[in-house]
Amino acid sequence: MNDQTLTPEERAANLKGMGCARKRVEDVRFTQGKGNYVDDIKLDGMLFGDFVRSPYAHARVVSVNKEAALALPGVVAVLTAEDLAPLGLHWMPTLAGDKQMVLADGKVLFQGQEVAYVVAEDRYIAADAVELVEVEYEELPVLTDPFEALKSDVVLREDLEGQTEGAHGPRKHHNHIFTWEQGDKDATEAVLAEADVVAEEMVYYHRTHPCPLETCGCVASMDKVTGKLTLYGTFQAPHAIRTVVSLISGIAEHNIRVISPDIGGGFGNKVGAYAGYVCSVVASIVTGKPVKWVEDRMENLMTTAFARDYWMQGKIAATKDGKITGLWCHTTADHGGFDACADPTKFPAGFMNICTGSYDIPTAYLAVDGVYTNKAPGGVAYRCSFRVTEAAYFIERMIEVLAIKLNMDAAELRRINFIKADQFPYQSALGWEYDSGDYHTAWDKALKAVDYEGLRAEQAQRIEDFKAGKTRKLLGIGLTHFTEIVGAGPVKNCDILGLGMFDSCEIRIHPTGSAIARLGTISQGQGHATTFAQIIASEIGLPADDITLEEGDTDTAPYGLGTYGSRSTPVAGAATAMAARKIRAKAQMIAAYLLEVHDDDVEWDVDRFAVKGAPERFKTMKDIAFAAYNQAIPGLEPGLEAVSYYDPPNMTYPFGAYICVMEIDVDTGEWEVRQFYALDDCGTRINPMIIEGQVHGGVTEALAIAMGQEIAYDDMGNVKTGTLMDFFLPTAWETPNYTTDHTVTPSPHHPIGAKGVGESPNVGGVPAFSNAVHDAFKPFGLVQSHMPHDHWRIWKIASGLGMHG
Ligand code: MCN
Ligand code: CUM
Repeated sequence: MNDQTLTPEERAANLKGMGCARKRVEDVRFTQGKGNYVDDIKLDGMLFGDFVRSPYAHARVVSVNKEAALALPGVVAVLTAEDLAPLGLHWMPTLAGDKQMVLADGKVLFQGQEVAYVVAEDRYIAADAVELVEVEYEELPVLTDPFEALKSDVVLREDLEGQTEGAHGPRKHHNHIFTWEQGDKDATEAVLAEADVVAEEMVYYHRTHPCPLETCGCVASMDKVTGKLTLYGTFQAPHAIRTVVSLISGIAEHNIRVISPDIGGGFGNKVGAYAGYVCSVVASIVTGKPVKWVEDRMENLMTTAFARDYWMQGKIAATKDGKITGLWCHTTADHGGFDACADPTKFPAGFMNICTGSYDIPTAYLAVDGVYTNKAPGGVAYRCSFRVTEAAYFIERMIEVLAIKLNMDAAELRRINFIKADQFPYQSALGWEYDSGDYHTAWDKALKAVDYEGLRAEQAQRIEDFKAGKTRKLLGIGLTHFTEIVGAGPVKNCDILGLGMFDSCEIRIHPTGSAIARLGTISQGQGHATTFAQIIASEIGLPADDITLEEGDTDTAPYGLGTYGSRSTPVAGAATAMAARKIRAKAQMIAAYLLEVHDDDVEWDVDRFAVKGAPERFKTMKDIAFAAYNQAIPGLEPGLEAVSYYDPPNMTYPFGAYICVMEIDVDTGEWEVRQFYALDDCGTRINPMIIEGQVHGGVTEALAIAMGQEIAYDDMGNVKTGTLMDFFLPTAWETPNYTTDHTVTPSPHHPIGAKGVGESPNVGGVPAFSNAVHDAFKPFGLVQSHMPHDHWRIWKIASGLGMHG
């Protein structure tokens, strides 16, 4: 049965374990149209829901007349806040400790806000009925600027009027949500006062949106006979949804089954709870029939979790020769009409306090003020790692601004300020313990790979040529070295609404030596079924191809907090290794029994236990699995399975060095990415091909954000970019080639040394693209300009610098 002629290396290769560029097992299904998304779910007698939404950004709802809609044949119900109020469901808790209207309760606070929910026999009747609901509005003054909001007499949240205490401490104004402070204010101000050089800048990271291919949706199905509610939906955290639904509705948790089927991209858009979920559940309970709700594209862009919208005022201090001595940041965070940021409870601005980045900055201070405006709620989405995107953009711009002030090469400025390899674990001034890193090695490798010196020489020549009228194109070299913080998190620091952020894996080995593993996370395209099987394959020596991986069904999967913040590998991946090790420990006892030696006299060898000193005497994992079930072994229970709940001791700190080389036409504002180099260090690499895919996808999203994508509002609070005609979504046409590279600095506390990677390319990509634009214009006097750098804005930069003659 066992081929003894294979070398250990060959046996290891057959497992397709860690390090193998194993092809994605999911793709057999996806590429043949056999995926099963929420909108593919069709249940007997299913009804369809659709929302009446506010055209105004701020208005009083004077009246809602349902009569004409109810008269339309096929319309089953029209729900308003009045109908939900007796159930206490007209408002719902947000993940940030605020509350949000499910359906407009007297007023609306953003364009597209849910006003009434129509239930009908088909999707088209529902849409027609939405048009027939007559809503009378009385317009109110609109606040879209957070700085104005903090000065205005206009009260946005009348429900909170007079409340001086919010979920995160005191509120300074009726449109203020919280102030969050980290670091040492006095010490930082003292450093700034005495510094040789201080660079100061306002860095704005505009509002954007993850825009996943599949929009948000759900199917709620209440079985009145069994009393069981099944809720299918685009959920990035199915167990958390189950607990929250139970707490809000009063339905016992064992009577709720939440299923996340295939998800067509999540990107943080599908972490929070939406009015559509609540209304669909209520409608199903009321009608006794399944109710489906799926957003259209405009609804998704205009009303669900947006990203960023951070105004970051920064000051960075340094000595004359470029050693950074202090960093100060004040952020004004526009949260929209409700605070629905999906951050761990103790971190109202997420992990923004990683904004000292890759640098050894001894003194720092960060304050964030959250503000209500007449915009959609959300704020933590889009490969953000809980605001690490904002933090990385901020520090990587501040470094560039400081380099200008010091008249110093920005690559060199970074190098002399990097945390050194021997300083890890490193305690940052803003409260984190970086687990591991080797930034100098990564940086040198990156600069060498792109021939940095050569590029600078070419750029110098280009500037000459431009000034001599020989070319109208500039060359920009965009540098970034980012440090991420992912894998929330230690339960002692990280919870969402009181739910601790551990994660889990359960593995069952079948008698013939194949297996099923279930996790508390849920893939939305990241390829978990491929990669987590690889961890198990390496840990217990069964081929990855013989391991089924299942996620997303709360009736079968162990409890976990889901997939976001690149936490699956750091947390559930660790649980997977730990569960596998429990299985291996039992397998060792079984092998020793079968080989008639003491437990200590067998040793692990790729896919088997062999007698020490006698490798020809062994039992493979397959042999052991069969014996575990079918042979009476004194002192051991039958079976071979294990579960692990893993509470990580720390987060993981992946990092990377990204370099973008961009050509820019000053007359048209058009840009072309000539080269993009991305070096990532995510510790031990499970599947290099999946990592490369994550980087390609994330850098493409970074390109979108930096170079054109935006959720823009006019002064009346109308969303100007609510369709894909206006919202920039790069296609293969705009997407450049990427060169990926890596170094490997394992996480010292993770069982297999892996760090997360899913969000790194966005965290590093955006500053690399933006810095390239800035770098191109730097010799002509540009210090800072706001993203997105679309053709029009680039043209305006050139124009503002007097480059159009
Ligand atoms: N991986 C690996 N080796 C490592 C680290 C990760 O092989 N050292 C693999 C993992 O096993 C996994 C993938 O890379 O298959 C991503 O792992 P990880 O970094 O742990 O991130 P998560 O699985 O937790 O995914 C979440 C992350 C987030 S928060 C966003 S947002 C985002 C992202 O993933 N959304 C995505 N990438 C996405 N990719 C797709 N296709 N779709 C999304 O919605
Ligand atoms: Cu911040 S987007 Mo991801 O964490 O799902």
